Amino acid sequence: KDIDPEAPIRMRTYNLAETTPSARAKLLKRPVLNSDAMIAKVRPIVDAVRTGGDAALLKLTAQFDKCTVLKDTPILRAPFHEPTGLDPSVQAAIDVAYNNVRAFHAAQAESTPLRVETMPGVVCSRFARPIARVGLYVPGGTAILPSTALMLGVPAQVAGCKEIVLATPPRPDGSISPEVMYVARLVGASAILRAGGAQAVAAMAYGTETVPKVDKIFGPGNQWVTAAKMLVQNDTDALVSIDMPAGPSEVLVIADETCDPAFVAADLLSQAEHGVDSQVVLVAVGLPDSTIAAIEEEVDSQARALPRVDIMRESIPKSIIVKTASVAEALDFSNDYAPEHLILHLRDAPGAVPLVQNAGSVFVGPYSPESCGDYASGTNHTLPTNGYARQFSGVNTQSFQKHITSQEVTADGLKGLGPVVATLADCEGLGAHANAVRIRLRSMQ
Ligand code: HSO
Ligand code: ZN
Repeated sequence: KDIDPEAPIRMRTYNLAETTPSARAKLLKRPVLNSDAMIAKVRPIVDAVRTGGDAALLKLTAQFDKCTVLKDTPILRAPFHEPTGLDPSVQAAIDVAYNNVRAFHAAQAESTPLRVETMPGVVCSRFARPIARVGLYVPGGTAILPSTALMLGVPAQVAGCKEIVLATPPRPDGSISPEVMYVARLVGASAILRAGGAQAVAAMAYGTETVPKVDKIFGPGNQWVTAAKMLVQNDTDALVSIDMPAGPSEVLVIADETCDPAFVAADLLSQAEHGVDSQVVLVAVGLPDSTIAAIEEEVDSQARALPRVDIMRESIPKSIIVKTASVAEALDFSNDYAPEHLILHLRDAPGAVPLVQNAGSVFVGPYSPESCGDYASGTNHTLPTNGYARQFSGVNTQSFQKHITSQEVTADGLKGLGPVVATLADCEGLGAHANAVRIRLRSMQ
């Protein structure tokens, strides 16, 4: 595509007051992901690994990742070698991030069972257990993403998962980045799968001669990875679940006249640099045109000075500014959009939080950039996109656990509860159910 480097890097502006309901609905839309077409493309890859095991996996790794040096198995088992060439300042930063993410996620782990006596002698309880085997997909390629390894590995660790397989595409020499290796050791991963894409997902879903089969697969990834996750979760042979449907990353920023235009622009760009399909929305609350112009000016000038400007030249023109009259109206729009990230640049940002109904994670006030949550404040950065914040939570410690319920009924308890159960069983015509109660009640007479 021809992109004029001289052309201003600009968003498109809409005034909500002048927007028809159908135009508003369009503003809330994300680009359509053609998942059927992607699933058709990944199916042969998934099938190849399911039937061909390690040999097929290694062949695909040679083909897609240009890595031909792995022999026999792409699996590394713990204990892993000490990473070499890790920058000490990066190591120290990972340590701080690890501690914060761990503190926040350890607090989410449920240690005491829930216990309710619903009737005298009828005790119901619920307790959490770790999902035994989990697969964490950490994207590779040109970018190294130790932060994703951290965001998936820490909750797996604090939840107590036994087998933690960290999958990441290898470099052509078969190695993985020292940063990801360092995090794998910190979070206590049990295996590293040196494979990427749909083939890595398939290997973890079905298992191979050497790759452990897992119970749940987590993590972001490109369209191939996402389609493969959707495919395997629908295969009852795989018996595997996934964290959530994933789409391009998004941010929605709400700003009023107290905002710092440079901060707002910086937040928009930090999302826009993720990819050409990143979704960036600014909701302006009663902002004078001069402030909007100042933000646009900052977007353009900051973008030009940033290393990934070429990505922003594509993502920013697809992004929108929506003018609204009040904080309530802005939050209404935001709740309908259900953004992955919501940043509040408002006079009373904490006061707006109770109005948030749909969002993956909220960044409150001028000194809470999304970057903090992306890396190190403690919250998770694996969040619902594409409007799924309406019904999905971001990855958290409970994503790595399941809940088991139990009941313990005493003889006296059954005297009270039994007749209720028998009546309902009779009503459904299920005599054996009623009998299982009555046989006991009779024995107590
Ligand atoms: N904003 C991304 C996460 C990330 N940012 C990783 C930097 N590294 C999706 O939530
Ligand atoms: Zn980010």
